[in-house]
Amino acid sequence: GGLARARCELVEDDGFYMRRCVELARTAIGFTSPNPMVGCVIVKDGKIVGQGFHPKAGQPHAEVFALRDAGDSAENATAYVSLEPCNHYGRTPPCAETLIKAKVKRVVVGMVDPNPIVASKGVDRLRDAGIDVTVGVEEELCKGLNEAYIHQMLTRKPFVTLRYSLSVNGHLLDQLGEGVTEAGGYYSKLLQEYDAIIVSGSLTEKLSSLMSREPVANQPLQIVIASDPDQLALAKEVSKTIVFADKEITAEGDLAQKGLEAVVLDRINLTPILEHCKHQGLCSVLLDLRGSFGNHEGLVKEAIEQKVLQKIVVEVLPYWNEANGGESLVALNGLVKRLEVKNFCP
Ligand code: AOF
Ligand code: ZN
Repeated sequence: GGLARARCELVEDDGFYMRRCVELARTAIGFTSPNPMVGCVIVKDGKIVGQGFHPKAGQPHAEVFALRDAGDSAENATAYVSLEPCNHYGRTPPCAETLIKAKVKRVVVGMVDPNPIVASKGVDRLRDAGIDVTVGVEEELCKGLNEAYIHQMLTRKPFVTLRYSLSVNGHLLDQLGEGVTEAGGYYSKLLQEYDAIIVSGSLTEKLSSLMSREPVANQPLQIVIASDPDQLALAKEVSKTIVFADKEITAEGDLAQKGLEAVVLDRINLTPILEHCKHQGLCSVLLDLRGSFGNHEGLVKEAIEQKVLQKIVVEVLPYWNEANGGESLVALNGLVKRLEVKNFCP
């Protein structure tokens, strides 16, 4: 009857405001690492009276911006936050205390913070202060938003995504497809999401033009697997670059002469590269299977066998390969399709 309907409407409202939090959080895509993306809205009498998001590590948290925006209206209001408010002094003071001081009546949390120094302590602190707390609204959406952060927090290893593109008849392609490289296109958006991109050496010229064209906030670290050292000079101009090379191909000294940070391995393999990312504290890495990466087939095999992949992104581009070699392409009209396989584990 009436009670069931009221409860149902309440849940719908919570979901609505939480989705708004996630939307706000996403404005900072590419800026927040190693911190998560977080959004917050303050709602009173069915109206949003304040909103905010965490813009960058080192800057105030989402709650602080939303409460500032709400001013005195925060009193007796409901605060929606896509991630549990923190209860620790990090680079910034604890948000749970800030919410208590602002006298909010209720807090709705998307998901508990997997950070071991928070891990439900923020929720406990709010409840101890007599605030009504609901946890787990639009939880999957909130988790998807920060999949890399969550993975890195729980495993201390970076979140690894493999990406490649296929023609509609299933051949591996080198190219990104028309329109994909433009700023705001989905490839550049994908790049923004990662702390580092692993590419093959022969690709760096193309990659540098791709990256430099963009007025981007976040230039991911370029991890280049060297094939020809002469092609690497360009790479570092656009983004911080580190080169991994096979000792058969080049000596560390040759690369250092070009001003490149380099690691020479007995044999190119993924483990030391991912170890490097881990030690740098990187949250996410995109293993981009383009250009001559096809020559490093072993790396993909290794990634699958060692179960290091968390996600695979496959772009199906509007081309039909006539030949097997991938040379003769027929361009088709149509949209690029991006498929994502999450929680990949063979
Ligand atoms: C929140 N709201 O908007 C974010 C939170 O160094 P700090 O002070 O920025 O703290 C970083 C940690 O705070 C981060 O690892 C995560 O646990 C939490 N992030 N918490 O209440 C926010 N960005
Ligand atoms: Zn906080």
